Formats: sequence, C-alpha cells, structure tokens
Amino acid sequence: MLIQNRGDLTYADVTPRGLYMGRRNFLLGALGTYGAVALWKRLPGWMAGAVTGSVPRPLGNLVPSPFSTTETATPAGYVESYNNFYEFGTDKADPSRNAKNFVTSPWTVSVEGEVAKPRQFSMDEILKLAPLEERIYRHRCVETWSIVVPWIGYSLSNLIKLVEPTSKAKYVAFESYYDPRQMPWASKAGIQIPYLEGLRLDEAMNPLTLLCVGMYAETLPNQDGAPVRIVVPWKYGFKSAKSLVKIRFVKSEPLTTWDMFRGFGGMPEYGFYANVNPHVDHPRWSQAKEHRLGGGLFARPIPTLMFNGYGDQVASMYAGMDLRKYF
Ligand SMILES: Nc1nc2c(c(=O)[nH]1)N[C@H]1C(S)=C(S)[C@@H](COP(=O)(O)O)O[C@H]1N2
Ligand SMILES: [Mo]
Repeated sequence: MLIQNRGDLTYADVTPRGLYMGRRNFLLGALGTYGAVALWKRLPGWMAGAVTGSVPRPLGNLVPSPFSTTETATPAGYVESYNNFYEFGTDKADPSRNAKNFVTSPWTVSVEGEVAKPRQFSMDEILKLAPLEERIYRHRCVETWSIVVPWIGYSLSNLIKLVEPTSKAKYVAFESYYDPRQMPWASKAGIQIPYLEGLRLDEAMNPLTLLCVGMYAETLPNQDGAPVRIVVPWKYGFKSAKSLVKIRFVKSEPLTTWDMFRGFGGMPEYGFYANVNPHVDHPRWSQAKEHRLGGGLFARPIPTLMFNGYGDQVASMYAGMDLRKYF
C-alpha cells in the first residue's frame, strides 16, 4: 500500500466542518447536504470516478502550519476538476477525466547533480521525511484564476538538507514524469514534455516552498499531480511541477518548459522567475486582477497582490532585481 494512515487525527479535527463538506457541496450543491451525501453513496463507481478522478486516501497526523492563510479554502470539487496538466490534455476539464488510471505506485524521486549525497527516495520515504503539515495557500495561475488550497506536505528544504548541495549548486531543476503510453495527449500539448521547471537555490530553500503529497487531508488526486509535486505560492502556478520524478541541482539557470515556449509571432510569454506581479502583464492579458474559483457566477475579480501576498517572506530574495526584466 502506498500510504499508511499513521494516526487517528482526521481531517474533521483540523478543518472546519464546512470546508470538509466542500467537495460534496460543489458536486451536488442544488440538493440539501444530507440528501447529497446519501445520493453520493449510491452513485455507481464509474459516475463518481468521472467527477473526482482517482480515489485519494486519507492522510493522518496533520500538523497545522503557521504559514496558512485564514482565507476560506476553495471547495475541493473545483480544485479537482479545473486543472492544468498538459500531459493529460490542454482543456481544463481534461486532466480529471484522462488521468483517472494514471499509475502512481510504485514511485521514486531521484535527487542528483551538485549534491554530496545523491539518492533516490521512495514515496514511503518521502511521506516520512518530515511531519506532514496542512498549509492553506493562495494559489495563482497565470491565466488569472486563483484558488485557496489546504495542501499537505512540508518545506522542500527538509529534503534538500538531506542531500547536501555542494557550493556549485545555484539552481534546482524539477522534472515531471512522462510516459507516452499513459499520457498520449502530451505529444499534442504544444509544450516541451517532460515538463521541466526550476527555481534558484534560495527560492527552493525558502520555507514556503512546499514538497506536496496531498490536499484536503488526502493524498493528491492524479490530476493535481499525484503522488508528489511542488507548490510555490508566490509564483504563478506553472512553477509548481506535478508528478515529480527528478530533482537536479545545477550550476546555472535550467531550461524550463514555459520559458522555452514561444507564443504568437514567436514571442516569449513566460519568464523563469514567474513571480506573481500585478504590474507586469502577460503579452495577451492584464495580470492586475484574478478570479477566485468557487466565488459564484457573478463574483467580481479581486486585485492581485504582489508576490501573491507573500512579500513579507519572499521579497528580500529579489532586492535590487528589476522584476520587469526578470519576470
Ligand atoms: N507536469 C506538469 N506540471 C504542471 C502543469 C503541467 O501541465 N504539467 N501545469 C502547471 C500549471 S500552469 C498550473 S496553474 C498548476 C495547476 O495545478 P492544479 O491543477 O493542482 O491547480 O500546475 C502546474 N504544474
Ligand atoms: Mo497555470
């Protein structure tokens, strides 16, 4: 079994009841909650699967995090059904449908490059490497939608310290899983696959950078990056590589999928840093405002905050840098 439920603290113990019920409310909001739950339990498996994707397992012993926002979490249904995961299709609804049978066990993450102690981690090792925290983060996609997610994981720095980066390690490159047999949509995605991302070493060491193994008190659904992904809350969503298989420490800025991408007329559209910044627009749209998923059909866009509101913890890493040039 991939996941061991190591405690008896349930999600309901650490999370308000209303949030815990979010997924069912989203799916069946028109019905009363009790009726909805009763109906949910009767749904044939294929119907339930069509909406939620894989069947995540509960994760116990979650420690609350001082880095959590007090904002209300987005109902899980949105976070599980409106995704970017180009390996499983480019439409937001594709990953929840196409990743259903994605095989994520057994799984290993290889950590290599400029480190004194390169090694492979099994998923069991990753799950036990540090206490699992629930971190409620704002999460901002470059396409102007945003969500608030109770992610589960711990600071990536815990893993980085174990492998002991050498003095030559200045950047960290992340590589996502790619299997053309399981991900036949990837070849038509129009971007470089395997999905490559990267951070500067200090960004990767920042306590906010999360090695993420779950959300909403359960393991990650396939479409959200099972079994392990990165979450970088002050950057646009594309920096958060899903379904990680390789972490490589390198001397110079690594090539990434989106800074290699060329849009209309051969124009670059995405930079390496990708810090959330309301003052630097995307070539095709303004980045000044965002739409909170789950806010209802008539909700107004809300102003986007510099560094997605995490400036106190991260702004000093960019002191003296021109963030229009290094966007
Ligand atoms: N491997 C991989 N990782 C990926 C992507 C992808 O297409 N492939 N999309 C990125 C983008 S653009 C966003 S906004 C987030 C979305 O994460 P979510 O679906 O869990 O909200 O995943 C990021 N990580
Ligand atoms: Mo995104």
